[in-house]
Amino acid sequence: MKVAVVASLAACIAAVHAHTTVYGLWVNNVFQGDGRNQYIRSPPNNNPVKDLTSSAMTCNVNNNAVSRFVSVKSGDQLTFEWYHDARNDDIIDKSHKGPVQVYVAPQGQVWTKIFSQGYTGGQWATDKLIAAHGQHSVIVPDLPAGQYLFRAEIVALHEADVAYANNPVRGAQNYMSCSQILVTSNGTQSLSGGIALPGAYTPQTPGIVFNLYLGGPDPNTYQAPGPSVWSGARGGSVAQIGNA
Ligand SMILES: *[C@@H]1O[C@H](CO)[C@@H](O)[C@H](O)[C@H]1NC(C)=O
Ligand SMILES: [Cu+2]
Repeated sequence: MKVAVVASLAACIAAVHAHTTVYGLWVNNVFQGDGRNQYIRSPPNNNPVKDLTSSAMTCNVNNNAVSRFVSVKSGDQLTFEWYHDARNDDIIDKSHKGPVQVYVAPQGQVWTKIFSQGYTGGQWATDKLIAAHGQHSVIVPDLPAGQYLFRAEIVALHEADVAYANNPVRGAQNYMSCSQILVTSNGTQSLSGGIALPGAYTPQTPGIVFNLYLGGPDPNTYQAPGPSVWSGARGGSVAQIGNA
């Protein structure tokens, strides 16, 4: 028990300036340029959102339309690239262990999950993200043509042994980033099974409260928050696809 407390405190201190946000996107291994405030609805800093009832759960604290859209077609590989303080740095503090997920919405109201990786092969998705220089990808589903928001999400669990609602100095740290995407192909797979954010994540949602430390559950039992991945999803990975 004593060891667990020490580990939690160390993670807490290390976490202070160890946050993350998205720098830009790649389409079929081609970087689309610095996306911040261009095609990404970038927050002013890389702080997490911890209050699950906050409107910032949708698309972080600055959910305002930006000028550009990244154009994709069904079957394209769309890659998100995260960073900590500068592009291609340490990406996110190693203490920040947890799942990486991607949601899609036409209007930003109802979010359909198209990718989720929690703890697989003995590693948290965030550890793979660090090794991948911040890069993770999805294959664009066969969506109807139009404008979408693609919302990449990290849930960092280093202080998630208790819910924020019960202890506001701790709780899961949610990092989300919404990119404006124009789907130019015209598919037939209409999104379904979407959830509301904020709304769908609560302190009771599996995966929001989880003790990473000694005495906590086997990480192989970890279930990332939210619904299962939509049947129309085409897969993805947490892996480096290009040199930043
Ligand atoms: C996409 O296909 C639908 C159904 O066939 C059609 O109604 C719609 O106009 C098409 N949209 C575009 C942008 O081509
Ligand atoms: Cu942090």
